[in-house]
Amino acid sequence: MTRTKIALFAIPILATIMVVATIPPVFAPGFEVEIDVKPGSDPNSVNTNSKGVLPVAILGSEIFDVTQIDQSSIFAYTTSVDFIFDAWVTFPLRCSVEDVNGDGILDLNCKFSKEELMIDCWTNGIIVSGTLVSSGISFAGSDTIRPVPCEEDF
Ligand SMILES: [Ca+2]
Ligand SMILES: [Ca+2]
Repeated sequence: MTRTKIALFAIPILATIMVVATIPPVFAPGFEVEIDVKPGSDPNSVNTNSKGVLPVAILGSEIFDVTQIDQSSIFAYTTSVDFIFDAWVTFPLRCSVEDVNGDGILDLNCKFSKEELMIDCWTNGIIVSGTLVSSGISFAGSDTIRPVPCEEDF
């Protein structure tokens, strides 16, 4: 079933959830962290026609040391305005520890395949989750995605 057919099927409930859908949902368990799609860029415009990588930084803080993240545990999935989630997750191609926002605290900058994330005109956000090496505690963060070029109001 194509995305178009799914969207048509979802139209009766779309009006109800459109308002809710503008809030980035966090459905993954664990504590919440801040992530930044395309660090240094806002809004997070993503060209749906081009392949390549999408950088997503997991931002460190005074209470969150990104070097404690088990990099093999990191995964992401995209969310859609029609609330139909892709059933599979995407693992990063690679991650590097760096300070992406210049606040003096290390962040973990991960590159995901845009193709694997299946970003289309219905995509409105991304959730990144993982666990910490020492404790096994999971974390998750969400950020918005603005797919382009797409109709503004569907
Ligand atoms: Ca950004
Ligand atoms: Ca930083």
